[in-house]
Amino acid sequence: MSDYILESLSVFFPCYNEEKNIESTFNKALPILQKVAKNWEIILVNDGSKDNTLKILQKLKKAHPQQVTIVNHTQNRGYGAAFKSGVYTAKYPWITFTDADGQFDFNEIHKLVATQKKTNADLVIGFYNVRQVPAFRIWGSAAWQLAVFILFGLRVKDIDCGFKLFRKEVIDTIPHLEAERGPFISSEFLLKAKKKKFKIVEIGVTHFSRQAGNGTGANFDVVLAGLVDLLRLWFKVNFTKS
Ligand SMILES: Nc1nc2c(ncn2[C@@H]2O[C@H](COP(=O)(O)OP(=O)(O)O)[C@@H](O)[C@H]2O)c(=O)[nH]1
Ligand SMILES: [Mg+2]
Repeated sequence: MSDYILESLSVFFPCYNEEKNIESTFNKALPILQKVAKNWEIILVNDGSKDNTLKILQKLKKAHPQQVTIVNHTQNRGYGAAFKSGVYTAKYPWITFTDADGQFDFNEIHKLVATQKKTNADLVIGFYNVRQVPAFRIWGSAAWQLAVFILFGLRVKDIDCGFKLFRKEVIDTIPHLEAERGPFISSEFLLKAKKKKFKIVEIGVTHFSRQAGNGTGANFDVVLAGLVDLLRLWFKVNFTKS
């Protein structure tokens, strides 16, 4: 039995039109989860998918009724809303997640847990060893990171990297997360954790190109929603009592 094992772990996968990906993401994670945690649960968040994602989640729940929970958004509310449904549904003291589209290697959870044990971090957050997205996305993220650094002084390699491990205590301690649509949720989460002096440690993770379905993380309305959230939190932090 490896030393780096957790007593209990909650895992969530945010899904938007992932009918082609979620079953393999889930089935790849299952045997790994059984090795890394004595007790575990999987939370499958359906964020108003327009394809057969929900049907597939229900099939997976049927196969694992004890450990699987489905959170269903009847309308698509956005990545932020899906993230919040995952973290606020999680019941175990440790929470992790990856995107549902197979772009991460869940086996690297062993590395995140090992890093946590070595550093006593409250959050172990991934950064892309090599990010498998078009160049314009990489530039877009760089501009976003610069804005977050200038406005809030937060400096991490890849704020939006969709593979993180953290204590539930962080979620229970920080002010309630607000962002819904768009990418701001990750910045809001890390900013609030940093403000409460939680220890954040970064680790390189593998990133694969998306095999099926479309990433919509860079759609104009998504980015605009993020910018609005960014300025709203900046205003709140600087001009109101929190
Ligand atoms: N883009 C997008 N993804 C969502 C949404 N809700 C949940 N997700 C999930 O969030 C994860 C990341 O989305 P993705 O589009 O792959 O982002 P990208 O990898 O940065 O291009 C995937 O598992 C999506 O299924 C949403 O409203 N929009
Ligand atoms: Mg993706």
